[in-house]
Amino acid sequence: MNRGATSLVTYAGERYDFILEANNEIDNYWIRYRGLMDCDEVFTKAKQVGVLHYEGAMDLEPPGDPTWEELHNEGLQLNALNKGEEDEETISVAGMRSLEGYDDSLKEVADYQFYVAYDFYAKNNSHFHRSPYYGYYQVPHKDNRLYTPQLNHISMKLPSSPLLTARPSTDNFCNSSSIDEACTEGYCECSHVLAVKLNSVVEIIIVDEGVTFDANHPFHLHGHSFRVVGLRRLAKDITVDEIKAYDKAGLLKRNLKNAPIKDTVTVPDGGYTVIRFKADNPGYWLFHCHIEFHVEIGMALVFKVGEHKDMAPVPRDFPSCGSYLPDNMLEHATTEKPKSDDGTLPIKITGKGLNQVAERKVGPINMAERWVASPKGGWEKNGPMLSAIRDLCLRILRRVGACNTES
Ligand SMILES: [Cu+2]
Repeated sequence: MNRGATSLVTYAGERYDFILEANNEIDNYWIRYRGLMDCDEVFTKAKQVGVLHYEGAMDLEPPGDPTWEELHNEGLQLNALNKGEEDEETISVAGMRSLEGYDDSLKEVADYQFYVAYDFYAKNNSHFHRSPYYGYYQVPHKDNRLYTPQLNHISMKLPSSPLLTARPSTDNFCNSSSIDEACTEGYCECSHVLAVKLNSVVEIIIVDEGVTFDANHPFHLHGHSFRVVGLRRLAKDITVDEIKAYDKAGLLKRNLKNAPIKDTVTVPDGGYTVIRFKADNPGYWLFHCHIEFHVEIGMALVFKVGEHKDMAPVPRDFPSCGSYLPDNMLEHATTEKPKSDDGTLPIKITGKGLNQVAERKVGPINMAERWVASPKGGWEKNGPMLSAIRDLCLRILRRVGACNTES
């Protein structure tokens, strides 16, 4: 496609390279930016300008006062808000072509197909709406009620230690096939993980149900790039079943020839975006909405790519959650008071996982003590304490007023 765009929309997490054809008269021109959605005319009218200065032009600003309203460009737009391939006035990302042509991820039928549907839901999210005191509908003013955005009615609950090093059994995970029906109406959170075989081709059909607001969410996948094989707005709101029927009827068109390669893509409200990736990077990889508040409250899931044996080995003696906290350390540290007048507190550290630390006088903390990568491979400590213990001690010692730190 050789249609030149005159403006483009970037969503959180997206990046674009483009070629500017400087084929206009020698002069100065505004490079114009303005915010959409939460930064539009209803909210902050966020805007910014730069000057495109042609060599030989006067050192003057371009004419006009660039207000938010004037910053709209009537020309052809790429990646327009809540528009997809159905819109002929704009260019959809799915309408672009990759210069890299075909690869395996575009094979006719993917090895896995996942529907990931979302919306903002009026739920008693226990993090900020608790019935019967301030349940969602008990908050009197509508504006003070907080919707919960979820993927397949699940809020991602991140485990207390990293999946890549903790490597828990799949019994600890959940997904749409394992959760209760009650999660549709009620609030459910768990470690949402989709497991796929190494080197398989995965298709995700991301669906914005579009009921609440005309919102917009950009999705980002870690560890892989993906192909955007389809992107379309179908209606004001839509269900997964309607999109399944649309696909079954042969209407959901996929570009399986040269679809563009990205790692973040938006989904039109009341529509879908179909992406494909080859799961050739073993590990646990986050897939999430790139609006920070949304990912923070659980609009995310994790792809487990390959088996644990396919993943890089965990370094020997790598600390794991719990291994650094002796059973009796907290008791010792919080019941004993400093005896010496130099502001130090003797702590006897005993317990499992700490055989290298028998007894230690903890005074001002040596911030240089930490685990470092060994030149011979693996990890070694250049101080006797793990950084996690150090942090815990800092907290305890600050409480008893015996800690000097430098930051
Ligand atoms: Cu979002």
